Amino acid sequence: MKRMVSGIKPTGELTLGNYIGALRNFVKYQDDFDLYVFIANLHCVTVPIEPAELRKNLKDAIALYLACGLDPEKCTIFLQSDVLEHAQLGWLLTCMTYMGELNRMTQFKEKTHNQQDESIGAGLFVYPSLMAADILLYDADYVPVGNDQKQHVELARDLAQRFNNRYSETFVVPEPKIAEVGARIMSLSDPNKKMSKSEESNKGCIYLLDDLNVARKKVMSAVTDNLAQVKYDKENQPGISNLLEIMSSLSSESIESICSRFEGKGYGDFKAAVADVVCEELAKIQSKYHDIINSDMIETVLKDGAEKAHKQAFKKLKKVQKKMGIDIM
Ligand code: ATP
Ligand code: LTN
Repeated sequence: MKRMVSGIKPTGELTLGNYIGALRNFVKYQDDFDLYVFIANLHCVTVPIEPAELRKNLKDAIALYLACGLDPEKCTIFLQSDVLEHAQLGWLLTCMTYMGELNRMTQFKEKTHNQQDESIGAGLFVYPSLMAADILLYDADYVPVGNDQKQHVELARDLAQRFNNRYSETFVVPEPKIAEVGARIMSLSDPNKKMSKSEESNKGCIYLLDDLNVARKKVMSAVTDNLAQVKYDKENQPGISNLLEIMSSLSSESIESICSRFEGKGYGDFKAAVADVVCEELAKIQSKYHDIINSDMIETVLKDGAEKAHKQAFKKLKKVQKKMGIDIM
């Protein structure tokens, strides 16, 4: 079985973008791949965050992983900080990463564009090296992510190759795995921006734990256009195209079929249908979430997951330390 590794960084409540672009795919992959998924809590502290809020987000994220259908019998679920090797290999790879490479990372630029250097945490800058460690520790063949993470996975590839060339074959060179539909769900209030949990206003972002009436309202007031046609045209109709992607990926109905079903109908009808599909999906997830969050399942899942991940990570780190000469014997 080929191996897959991916992480989610719950700096806020998980969103419909996270679900469509990442989580939902993990659930499909767990049957055919040796899947490792973790909560990237070390990545969460690259930006300031209140401890109580972070702790709640982490717990919710695990409960949501499980509620969305990840099965601890089929995949390994763990908390990044429970496996100490991530931070160790992260440092070693940071030492092999060039400033120029990190300077080119678009996510860093986007997240810091209106801040002064004096107040930007260095962790945010070197974060892609830690992400490379998350992936390379497990010899991942594939990394299922949304489009925004492609550049980071490419850095992980470059670092794997650099290490292999410098110290001999050690790491598997991973490939990003990006779904064709839904890899970049856009904000409902600004369809030119990614739907993001760290968005300033939350009108454009549907959270997996949103009250269903709130979620419905967000869809109904999504920004569209005045062309009055349900057509997939990202350039001229970004809002409608985004709603089409959301509906198609949640219902498995093709975009063409949805477009022909709504030919000649108004945007109100179309949005109501999208809202129905979204609310139906959220209702299923939320009901499972409530059962899980009130049980002791999370603790057991994380303990077993960390044990299994640690076994793999420990072997890899030892090999790396030996090759770099930082061990004594
Ligand atoms: P932020 O929104 O604060 O930038 P994030 O949601 O991108 O954070 P994560 O929670 O780590 O950060 O993302 C987890 C996964 O969800 C990643 O694979 C990411 O590519 C994917 N993802 C996030 N937002 C979207 C989106 N709008 N559309 C599709 N995939 C997304
Ligand atoms: N950087 C990612 C989260 C993340 C990740 C990873 C994804 C951290 N480590 C390893 C895949 C593999 C993000 O911000 N979405």
